[in-house]
Amino acid sequence: MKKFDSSLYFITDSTNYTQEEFLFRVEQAIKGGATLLQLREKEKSTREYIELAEKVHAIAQRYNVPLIIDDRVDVALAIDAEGVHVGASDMPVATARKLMGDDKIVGATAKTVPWAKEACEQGADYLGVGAIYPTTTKVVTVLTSTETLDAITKAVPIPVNAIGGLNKDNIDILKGIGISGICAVSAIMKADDPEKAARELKERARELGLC
Ligand code: TZP
Ligand code: MG
Repeated sequence: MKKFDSSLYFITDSTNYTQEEFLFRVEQAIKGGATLLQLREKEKSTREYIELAEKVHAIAQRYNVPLIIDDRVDVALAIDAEGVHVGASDMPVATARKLMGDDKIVGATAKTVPWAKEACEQGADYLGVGAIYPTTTKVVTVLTSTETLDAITKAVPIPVNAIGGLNKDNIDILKGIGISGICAVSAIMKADDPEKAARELKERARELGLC
């Protein structure tokens, strides 16, 4: 089974950035301590997605940070990324697992205990659970209570990451819940200094015993 560290899972959003600025921010976030990286593109053509993924992968590989591709198994396979993340409207986890093979990371979104158990049974390596807080990132989601998050961590044996509106000033509510890490988009992506933002978020998560 592949090993990965999801303590600070940085999910990208290239909206409103030039490619140069975007890639710079991704690298800064990794320098700040992101342990896992997800390329999340909703508007790009397949070709554009692959081209950007190759560039992001080259950066991630320099730091030994696994790259997960959001939604698209074909893109993940095309660039030999370390994994893929699938949500409710994407390919089923079992299908993604079959196509990706056992050596790659398959992550899944889950918002309920039954959904979490099913994703786990189908071969997911980790779960992203949320949104814990309202988010400004473009996503179709509903809020997930910390009680549900807690129940999910107790129901499945795989790592569970919290996601949604999380930043260094509001993750206290996760204290005591058995998550493996924090997922963040805006708190890092849109920060004036993504490296500092990543470092501070990770430090705060550590202080709270969240990773
Ligand atoms: N899934 C649930 S909330 C979310 C996703 C992809 C977006 C999280 O973004 P942010 O900016 O960290 O709130
Ligand atoms: Mg998706």
